Amino acid sequence: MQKNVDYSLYLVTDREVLKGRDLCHAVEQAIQGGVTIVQLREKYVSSLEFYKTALEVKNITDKYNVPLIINDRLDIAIAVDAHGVHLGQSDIPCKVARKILGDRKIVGISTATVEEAIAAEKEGADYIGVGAMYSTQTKTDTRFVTIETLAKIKQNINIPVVAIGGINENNFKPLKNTGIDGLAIVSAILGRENIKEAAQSFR
Ligand code: TZP
Ligand code: MG
Repeated sequence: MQKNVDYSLYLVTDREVLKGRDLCHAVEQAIQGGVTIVQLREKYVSSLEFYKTALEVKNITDKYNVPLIINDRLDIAIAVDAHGVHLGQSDIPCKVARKILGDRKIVGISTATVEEAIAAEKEGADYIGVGAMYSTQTKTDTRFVTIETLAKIKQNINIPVVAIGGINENNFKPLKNTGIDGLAIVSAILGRENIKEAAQSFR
């Protein structure tokens, strides 16, 4: 499993944003529009449903050779042989996830401070997500991160940094100017009527 990952346009899924539209079709459209990595984020489904969805989404990501990351659930990441897992500060600790998954899988960690970012790198994270950069309706319990802190985080660690939270076509440029490695987006791609075109606009 390749670890040389392109984080530049990182799609995070959310069923609510899709408003009843098919998740697999949406992911395929986003990939066709240029998304380079996909995180399956399922907050309100059973384990069985999460597992089945992960299998279906992996069929699509595999078809396009795009890495699939599973949010929160190490067990499901292992069960579907996903490329890795994404964990928050209240999930299983990074070093434990690393121990369970081994070196060949990706472990991503959500961070909001320079200290958390440095700790994640030390504990073996492959990349970090930083945010929320802007106000967002997709996640309610967010901590806000300034662009100055994002830049400072980027300067203080060597692993890839992906910004997240409220990012859209009109506000991403100041983030990219900090030298980060990618933008993680939910609603500005999956919430748009034409998902493929929305992804293309970021490319
Ligand atoms: N983590 C921090 S903000 C966020 C997550 C999962 C949601 C981002 O969604 P959107 O729609 O791109 O603002
Ligand atoms: Mg989590």
